[in-house]
Amino acid sequence: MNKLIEKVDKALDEYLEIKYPEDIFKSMKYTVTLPGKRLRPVMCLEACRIFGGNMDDALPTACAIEMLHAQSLIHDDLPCMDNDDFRRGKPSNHKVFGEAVAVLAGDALLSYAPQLIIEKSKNLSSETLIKVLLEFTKTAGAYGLIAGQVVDIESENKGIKNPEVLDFIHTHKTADLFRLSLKAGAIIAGADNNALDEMDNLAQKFGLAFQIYDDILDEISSFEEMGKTVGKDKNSNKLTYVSLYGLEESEKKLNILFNEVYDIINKYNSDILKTIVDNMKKKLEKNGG
Ligand code: GRG
Repeated sequence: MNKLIEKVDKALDEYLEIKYPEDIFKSMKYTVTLPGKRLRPVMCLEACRIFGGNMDDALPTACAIEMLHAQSLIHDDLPCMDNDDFRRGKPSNHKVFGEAVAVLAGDALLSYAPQLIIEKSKNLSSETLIKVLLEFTKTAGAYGLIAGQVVDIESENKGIKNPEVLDFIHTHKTADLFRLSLKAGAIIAGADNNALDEMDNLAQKFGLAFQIYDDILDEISSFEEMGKTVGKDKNSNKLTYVSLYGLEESEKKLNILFNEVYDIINKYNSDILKTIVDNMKKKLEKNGG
């Protein structure tokens, strides 16, 4: 796991050169290279390995996915969205570079990510590249992350407490990026449609589990542990699993999902994916969950 994270970190550092105008490149690089867990790029590389591909062929795509994730974090932290002053244990992008540059850095990451996939994926056929880019663009736009974010904001403003709406938010804000990571890795390895469907299913369950886990930690964890402000969901009347079902019920649902995720992962003998879930369970236990 650590080797994969190092590989991703090294590539991210190389891909994000500081050029003129420096402010925008520095702002792009700032959030991307802060110490996140790198779950999504690692999932992408591991899915590629599982289906017999060469991980190095998936490295540009894995890094592009981390850039898309960082973009969503930068924009999510803006005062017009979640208004958060901290991310990954440090001041949020707009707190360091100002709102205008933070908006532009997010936009720049969003367009640099597919550019990187096209320019650096030397061994991929045009057909594979198109498949990967289709998954990427679906995830980044109004069919993916943006849909999740818009419904999240709407439900908070209108005080909506509806399980189907919550499911929609989790699917698009969180599971879609996991879906992109696993499916893109599998596509690069040349996996067949059955395998892609299984990655889709794994991402949906894993994404839902991850968001419930994140919501529980927001309630029971600390700033030091999370690297961002905690307790905000409750204070802002946000629609979350915990606000809808309470802590105990959320933990029960999470354990069911964890077991379903383990069942799928076990089929592929993936120590890396298993470690990601094990680490989540350990963190919950450490925080009294
Ligand atoms: C894609 C154009 C475009 C816009 C984005 C702002 C927005 C629309 C979406 C918000 C998505 C968001 C912030 C979802 C939260 C998902 C989540 C639980 C993030 C935390 O993930 P971790 O814990 O973070 O993996 P690290 O820092 O470890 O990478």
